Amino acid sequence: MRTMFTMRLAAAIALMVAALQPAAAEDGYELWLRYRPLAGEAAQALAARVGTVETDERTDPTIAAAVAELERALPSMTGGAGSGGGAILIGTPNSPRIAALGLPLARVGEEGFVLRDVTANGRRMLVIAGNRPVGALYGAFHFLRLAQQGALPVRLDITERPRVKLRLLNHWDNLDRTVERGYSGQSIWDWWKLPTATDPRYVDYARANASLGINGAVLNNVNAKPDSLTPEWIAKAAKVADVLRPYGIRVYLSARWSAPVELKQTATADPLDPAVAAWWRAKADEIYRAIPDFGGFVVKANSEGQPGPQDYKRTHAEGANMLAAAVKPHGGIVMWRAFVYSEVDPDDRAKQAYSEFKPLDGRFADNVIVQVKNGAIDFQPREPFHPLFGAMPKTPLMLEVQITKEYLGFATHLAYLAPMWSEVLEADTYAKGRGSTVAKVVDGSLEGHRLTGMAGVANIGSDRNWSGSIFDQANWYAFGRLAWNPALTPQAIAGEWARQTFTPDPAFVTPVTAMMMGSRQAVVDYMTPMGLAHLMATGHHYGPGPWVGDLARPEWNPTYYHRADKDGIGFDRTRTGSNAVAQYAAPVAKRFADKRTVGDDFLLWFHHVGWDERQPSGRTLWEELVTRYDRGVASVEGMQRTWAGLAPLIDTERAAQIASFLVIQKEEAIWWRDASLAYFGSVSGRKLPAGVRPPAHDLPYYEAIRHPYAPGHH
Ligand code: GCV
Repeated sequence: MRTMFTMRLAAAIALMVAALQPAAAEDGYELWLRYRPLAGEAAQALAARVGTVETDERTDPTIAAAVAELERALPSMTGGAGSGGGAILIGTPNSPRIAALGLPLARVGEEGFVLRDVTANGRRMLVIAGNRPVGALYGAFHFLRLAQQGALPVRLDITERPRVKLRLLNHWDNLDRTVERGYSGQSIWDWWKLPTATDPRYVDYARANASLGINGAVLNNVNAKPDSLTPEWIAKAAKVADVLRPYGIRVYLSARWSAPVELKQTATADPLDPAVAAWWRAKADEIYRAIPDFGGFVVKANSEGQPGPQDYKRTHAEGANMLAAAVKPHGGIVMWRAFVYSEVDPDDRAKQAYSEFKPLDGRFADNVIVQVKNGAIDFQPREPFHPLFGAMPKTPLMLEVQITKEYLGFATHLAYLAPMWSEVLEADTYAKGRGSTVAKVVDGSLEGHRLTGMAGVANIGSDRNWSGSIFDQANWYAFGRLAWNPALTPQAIAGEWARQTFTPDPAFVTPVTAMMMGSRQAVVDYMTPMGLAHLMATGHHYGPGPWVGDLARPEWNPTYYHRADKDGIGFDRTRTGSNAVAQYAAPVAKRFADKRTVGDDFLLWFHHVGWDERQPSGRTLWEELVTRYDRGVASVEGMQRTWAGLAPLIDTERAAQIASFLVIQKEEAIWWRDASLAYFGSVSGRKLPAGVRPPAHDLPYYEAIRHPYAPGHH
């Protein structure tokens, strides 16, 4: 079937509709898919190129979604100036017109695309093609990404394919619609009304994800309930899967290890018990009947109180393989998390995942991928790369990052996380000599693994702006772009996002990008400078709590991590301490083990350093820490100044919300700085250097602060 779409008429209708909208339409709901009219040359370039959107495959739901997106976007962006002279042809080689073009589709795999200006039968056309419909959909979104930025080249000739196979969001969403570590309202999944009623947001969620190439969603919290595997809940998940499917997004579920026991269907959850394996096989069959393209399970086992195979003296591999066998006939996979640490293991928490998982290398079934957090503790503002990367060559490892900002100021602090993720992706594990980056482990190229993946803990909720703040949308965006291509630079991604989300005006984009690029370091400076970690208040992790040392499990206490005493501060992870450095390849271990080469980003992560030890700056460690805390606060003040200059260039609604959140961030940066200096000053007995502003209150004041209703803690 061929769609002939008259751009002028559609544009006129779009403008009429727009005129009826209230002025305050910029509440962030449209994310980076705003498709506002382009200005000047960019508008002319687009108008000259597009006229009709044509396809021979409109009956395919994914192609139909791509066509709908183009038809939504183009009239709006050209402001009705489409000449009608050009045409877009979209589809796969199933279309004879596309098959005849001799496009380099062999290069783009199952999900990639070709975008090319061609002349066929005397007509100029832009062709958007993939081997499968989803590739064409991604190509359409890529074209729109360039167009929205005013960045279309004179002649388009682009081929792209994703470097990572599984590009997933992990929703930590509970069945009661609360969200663990979620700061943007309730769960997007309105479980109570499903499966009968769905929400139009699900489609917009799918569009946004498809625009980035995100191809999977784990719908429920890794701290899972057995109920999510009952027929009632499978039906709800199936309905969501139906909505997401046209956008190339597969649904996955978190599985609770002990579900068959808790649902009273088996006597044990021992993975080697045939009745248990049979239950999971039948359960998988049942799920696949409802969701034929179900992706598989993610499992948090024997971690933070969750049940697992070790309860039956079986290994993680034995557990993972039993589940993997259940989904294997259907092409499913198991993502087994390596986020483990035990209250009865006295060893350094940072070492425990490696100690448990490395010996299991080569013991996992071929449809299991082990999911490893970026660092060995827990999504801190800065951690060195996880030592498991490069250490399990026979096992596919996927990278898990946290998009939601549990440890970086929730939704109100502006912290652009792509620099953090790229720092890890670019880190050199030296597993096979220089150049063995984490990115090469994750994309499979280091060891030739074909099952590869990146998972991001979603920051999406029921808030109108999806992510709790406008700038947190950038983290969703950046995760998707990096999962597609881990080599993209954070700077380039920030620029793309800002142009589409706000305006392509360089007077806005250049400073806002610089502001974003410095924002994560600002948080590091005012929360956990120089390699400190896990100093957040108890439970909800909101605000400072470096003095906390009385919690039941030793490694839940900030004092466990900073080890400050009257002589110094920092966790000795060298040979004289926990020797965690030995878990890294020799060149990395050597660099981390030496105070002179470790670098100040990780100094206190790996070393206990005397308060008066001179740093390369010439300052003592104590003075250096004070400098960092002050620098963090100053950076936030700098962001406020930048924003005051930029706000007039965008809509008032979003500008005002961002400004108000920066006020919160500044107050809290000062709170972090003052509380930390009050505490570390009291432990060290060191005075603040002359001219440094003393904390506004004494230590007991900060220690007494409580936040029983902080969001996201369940
Ligand atoms: C889902 C951290 C968080 C927990 C989370 C856990 C995990 O510990 O604080 O809320 O639980 O990570 O990743 O499993």
